[in-house]
Formats: sequence, structure tokens, C-alpha cells
Amino acid sequence: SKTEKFILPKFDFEEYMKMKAIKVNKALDDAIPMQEPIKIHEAMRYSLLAGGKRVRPILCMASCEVVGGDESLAIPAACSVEMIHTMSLIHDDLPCMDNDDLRRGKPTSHKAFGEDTAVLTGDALLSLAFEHVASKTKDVTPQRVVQAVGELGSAVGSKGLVAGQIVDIASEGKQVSLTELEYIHNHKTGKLLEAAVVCGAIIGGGNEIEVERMRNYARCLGLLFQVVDDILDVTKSSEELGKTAGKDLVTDKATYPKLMGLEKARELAGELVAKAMDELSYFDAAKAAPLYHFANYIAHRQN
Ligand code: GRG
Repeated sequence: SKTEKFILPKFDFEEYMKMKAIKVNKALDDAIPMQEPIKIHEAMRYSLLAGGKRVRPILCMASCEVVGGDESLAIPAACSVEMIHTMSLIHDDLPCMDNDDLRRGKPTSHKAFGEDTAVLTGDALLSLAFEHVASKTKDVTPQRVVQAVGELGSAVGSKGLVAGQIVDIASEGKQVSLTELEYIHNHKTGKLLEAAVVCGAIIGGGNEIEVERMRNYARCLGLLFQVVDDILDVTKSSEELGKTAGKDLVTDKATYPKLMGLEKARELAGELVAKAMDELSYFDAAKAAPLYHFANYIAHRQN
């Protein structure tokens, strides 16, 4: 296939992810020491250190390295991205939103600490995210740090995550078109992924062309993630038929296979992974290896 030639046999992607996640987890742990008021810091640490995959911070660090920056430059920004991601999950789980009891295998923030504290925990993580990248980023020009802060802000706000969430809420129970579905995914999932990658490239010293290439790469990756998720939903659903019906069959949630057909959805996934890799071909192949494997991993994951 078109992507085969990019697979570099010597690169251990699983090991790479594991090592990077260890660094991220250590940095996140250090970023929020236990202190007074105990309750809020306990709640912040509870959700932040609950063991997500750390996809966004790892992408931020990998993107910094692809433009020639040292990984350490991007660690504060990487932590900020994960703080924003975590706060969006806390607020998404609230009774007034999705009303979920479990997240990352543990009771959600409002279940563990109460709704009032969960709202404040999200607020505190969001504020800390900006404080952290601004005050902890070292050996990067102020101009680049400010640019990264701006990227993060626009990824979160009413043109970013919040936009995706409000349109998603408005579309509940309605027929969703492909355009609307893409809008929701691009904002709810895509924008923060994009900010993670773009911030990494800015902080790593990338020039404008390099930053835009990485932005395009991230956009492909975000959409790919969603298309593959939807395809897996369908294939899982049909396998589980007779046991428990797949969630797609029991809800009216719009998905790519539903709106364009399974074959066309698979084609789209193939196009996205090829385009993502095309953006990477501009960079040093060895430094880009993790990002090639990332795209490949997302395209071929089985659950
Ligand atoms: C951001 C101010 C502000 C408010 C929040 C609630 C909300 C607005 C937006 C919703 C954002 C949301 C829940 C998007 C879904 C993103 C997504 C794909 C989550 C799953 O990410 P993974 O698989 O999860 O990376 P882990 O647990 O591994 O980190």
C-alpha cells in the first residue's frame, strides 16, 4: 500500500510511547504539588494523573523534535495541553453535559468530589495550563511562547473545543449532515490535537512553513482518528450482534460509515493517512519516524 514504504523497521513505536508517557507523567506530577487548599489540588491531581494515553503531550514533544528542538523545551507546553484535555473531560462528564459516572476507569470528578468541586477543578486546570506554559517554558524566545499561548487559547475557546461542544449539544436527537459531523469532530477533537502539534513546532523553533506542515499533519490525524473510530464502531457492532448490540445500532449518532458508507469511509481513512505522511516527507526521516508511526498506528488500530 501507499503507506508501506514509510514503515521504518527499526523503530519500536510501543516502546517510544511508553518512554514518552513516563516523562509526561513525571512532569504532570511535578506540575501540581499537593498544597493548600487540599481539596482542589487533590481533585486536580486525581483527574490529571488518572492515566490517559497522553497522546496530545507526546505529539507536542514529537513535533518539537521534528523541527530540530530538544524534547525538554516542549515539556511545559505538553503538560499544558494535557491539563486542557483533562479539564474538557471533567466538564464533559458533568451532569449538565454527558452525565457520566466513569472516566479512565475511575469515578468521574463530580462523582468523587461533588459537582461544585468538579466545576472548579476544570477552571483551575484551565488557568494553570496557561500559567504553566507561560512561566515554565525555558530557552525559547518570548515571541514563540506568546504565539504558543495564543494557539492554545484559540483551541479551547468559542472557535475551538467550546464551539464543538455547543454545536454537538445543539445537534442531539437531530439528523446530522456530514458537514455538521465534521465541524463537531474538528472542534471537539481536532483543535486541541492541532494546538498540541503546532505548539510543539513553534517551541521547537520551526519556521512558518514547517509549522503549517505540522498543522496540516495534525488536521489529517484528527480526522483520521475519528473516521477510524467510527469504522471500528461499525465493525465491532456487527461482530457483537446477537450478544450486545453495538452502541451505533441503538443510538442515532451520526458516523462516517453511516453517512458515506463503509467502503467510502475506509477510502477516506486511507487518503488521510497518505496526506499526513506526505506532510512529513518534508522533514528529516529519522526525526519524523515517531510521527509516521503515529499516523500508521491510528489508521490500523483494532480497538
Ligand atoms: C474547554 C473551557 C472548555 C470547556 C469544555 C466539555 C467541552 C468544553 C468540550 C468537550 C471536549 C471533549 C470531551 C472532546 C472529546 C475528545 C476526545 C477524543 C477524548 C478522548 O481522548 P483520548 O482517547 O482519552 O485521548 P485519554 O483518556 O486517553 O486521554
